[in-house]
Formats: sequence, C-alpha cells, structure tokens
Amino acid sequence: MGFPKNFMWGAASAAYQVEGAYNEDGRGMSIWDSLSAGHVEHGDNGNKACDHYHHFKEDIALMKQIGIKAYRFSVSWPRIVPKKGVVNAKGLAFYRELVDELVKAGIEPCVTLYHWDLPMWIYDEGGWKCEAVSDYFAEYTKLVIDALSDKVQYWMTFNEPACMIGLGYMLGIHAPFERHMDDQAEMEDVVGRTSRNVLLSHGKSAAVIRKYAKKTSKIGMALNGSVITPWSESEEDIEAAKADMFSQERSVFSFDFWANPVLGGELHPILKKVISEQDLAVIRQPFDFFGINCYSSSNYDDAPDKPNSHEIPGMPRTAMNWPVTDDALYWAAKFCYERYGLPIMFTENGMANCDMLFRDGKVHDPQRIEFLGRYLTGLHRAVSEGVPVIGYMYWSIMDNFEWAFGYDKRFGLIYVDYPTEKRVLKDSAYWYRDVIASNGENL
Ligand code: GCO
Repeated sequence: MGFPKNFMWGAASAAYQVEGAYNEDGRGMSIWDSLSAGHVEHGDNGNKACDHYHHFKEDIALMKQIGIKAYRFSVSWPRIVPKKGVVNAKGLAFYRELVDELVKAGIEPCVTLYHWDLPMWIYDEGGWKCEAVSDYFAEYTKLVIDALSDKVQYWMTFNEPACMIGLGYMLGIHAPFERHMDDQAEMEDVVGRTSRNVLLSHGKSAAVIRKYAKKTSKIGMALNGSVITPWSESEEDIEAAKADMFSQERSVFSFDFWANPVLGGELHPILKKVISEQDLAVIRQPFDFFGINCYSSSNYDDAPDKPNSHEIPGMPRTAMNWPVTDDALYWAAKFCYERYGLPIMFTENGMANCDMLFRDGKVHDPQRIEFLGRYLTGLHRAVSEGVPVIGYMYWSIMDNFEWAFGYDKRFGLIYVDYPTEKRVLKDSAYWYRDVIASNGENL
C-alpha cells in the first residue's frame, strides 16, 4: 500500500517570511515589523523578503513546474485589518488573486490564518494577553472567509502556537520578544493567559469558518511539539518514547497542551487554572485533520536527564543545527494518529542547507535530496501501515526570512537571490517533481 491517489504533495510559506511590500497598498504594521529591530541576525527584516507580493504569478508558475498539488500560505492579518475597525480591500484583493492563480494552475490553496504577524494595533492593546483578541480574530476570519472561501477548502487557524507562546512570550526570541521564564509564577501567569486567548481565538474562528465557509471545508492547526523516537522497536522502548512525547513536563511543547483543550483531553495544569467550562464550550471546535510541523526528533538534543535523551556524536545536522532523524515523520504520524484518531497532514517538514548558486548557474543540494529521501521513506512506511496521511507540505517553497536568523538559513526548493529577486529551482525541486509524478512510488 502506498500513498493515496489524491495525496496532497505540497509546499508551504508564510506571509511575513515571503511577501515583502510591508508598507504598500494599505498594509498596517505587525509585531515583526515594529519590534524586531535588534533581535534579528544582521539586522535583517521582512520589508522586502522574496517580494512574493509582486512575484506571485512567477512563483505559482514555478510551483506548477515542480508539480505541487497544494500550497500552504498564510494571510497577513495587518494587510487585511491595518488599524482597528479598518478593512483593507486591497489586501483582500491580493489574496483573492493569489487564490485564483493557484486554482488556475491546479494547485489546492491551504490557508493559515495566523502565522505570527499580529497587527501592531492589537499589540498596543495587549497582544495575546488582551481579552478582546479572540473577537478581533473572529472578525478577521469572517473577512477572509467572505473573500476566499468559495475556492478554499483547507483552513488552519494557527501556526505553531507552541512557538508563538514558547518563543514569543517565554524565551523572548520571537516577536513580541517578551521573556517571562525567570520567575515560575510569572511564566505560568503569562503562558496561561496568552494560551487561553489563542485557544479561544481558535474556537471562535473555527465557528465562523463552519458557519460561513463551504460545508466541505476542513479545519486544522499546524501544530508542533516534541517528537520522540524510540531507540528500538521493542514494545518497551516504544512505550517509553510515547509517554515522554506526551508528558506534561514538555509543557507548551507537547502536542497535548494545544490539542487536548480542542479535542477533549486532559488540560495541562497551567491551562486548568485559567480555562473555565464556558471557555471550553467555545474552544472545542475539533479539527478535521491533525496538522503537524516536524523537522527532527527532539530526544537527540534533549538534556541528558531526560528519559529518552540520546546524543550521537557527530551525527548529521542541518544548517539550523537540527539533527537529521530519518524516522521522525514515521513516529510522529503513528503516535499522533494513535492518540488523536484524526487524519494527518504534515504541514511543514524540510531542511536549511548551505545552498549557493553554482558557477554552472544551478543550485546543487544533494543533502536536501538525501534528507527528503530519508524522511519521506519514513512517511511512506507510516502510510503503508495504514496511518491516514492526507498531505505533505515541504517547508519551504522558496528561501525566505527565517525569523531571528534573517536570510542566512535557506529552506527553499527554490533558491532566491535576494538582491535581484531572481529565482532558481534547486536540484531538490526537480527531485521532488519526480517523487510527486510517481506519487511517491520511486522513493
Ligand atoms: C515554523 C515556522 C516556519 C519556519 C520553519 C523553519 O512554523 O516554525 O512556521 O515559519 O520558518 O519552521 O524554522
């Protein structure tokens, strides 16, 4: 048994990382525009990025050349609602055109409503700490639904709430760069309040999607969390890995932290303190598919006192320094399906590599091809064992602004020469094209 016939072979991006055009056509400022100075390598920012805002037709033509069947992108909230009470028609028109162009190219649009670019006007009211944010998010959702839902079926309310809160409000390395790690009570208070608002936002937004979008719409979140791979396939090792992966000690970086309030499992103690039964009635808008962003198994880099910690000296690592762990997708799919019982979509997976434009005019990236070959073989195994996986979105369709790392880290299938905005398909893009054409049977 191989990949299903209609498997969504895709690639992903996010608005702030690719679009640029930060002050054009009525776009407002986001927390990344206004707060990231001093927090990003080389002082880079997303002002211009890949200028996808102006190159989207060319980019979709390249996607078509690769043969991808689905494209996951995010809508920039400050492009749609630049100021309180203001709706930017030009912002909506941009996404409308983008979706039209994708549909014309035979590519399924998959929309993420929030990929980290909170409008600055909401931050000024308290950001994810402010009670009103979930109503604002529902209002914004309605605008996007009215503009796009005749042609869009796949919706993700949030991308990686674990990182929004863990990196944005605990460690302070992503916008809004607030560090609340040093005092346990303060950390629990901030994480509790912000996470509750994110979950309420999901619930209210999903209710809007269900009410106003096509009845066939599918709703999910692109979640990330620790993925723990067992050291052997003995029952004992498998059970140990599973217990560790869903342990409450992993806090916001456990899938359970985000999935349980939505799907009906036990709440993490931090959430128990702040989420009421009334809240739960709003939050419980179950997913139709379980979105997973997965790059690596966490236990290769865990602290030595963690139960499955296992450092292998000199093991292969990507340019992010993340270990290359071949079976990560296999175990992520297996464990999450067993636990949540939902069809799975890998909403992100990929690697940063030391890519360069070679003197022959091409971008040779054998490491990425090998990485993909290994990870997709694991995915193929999961599918063959009967785990329902509906899609795989490579991160990223093109090189882009990698948050605090700026432009140093290249994840793309398409190389971007930033000074000229010229695009070049990497070798891995051609390789992925062949995988897609054979529906994964050539792996
Ligand atoms: C993520 C982020 C992406 C990153 C990618 C590589 O969801 O973590 O969504 O924006 O670029 O993961 O770090």
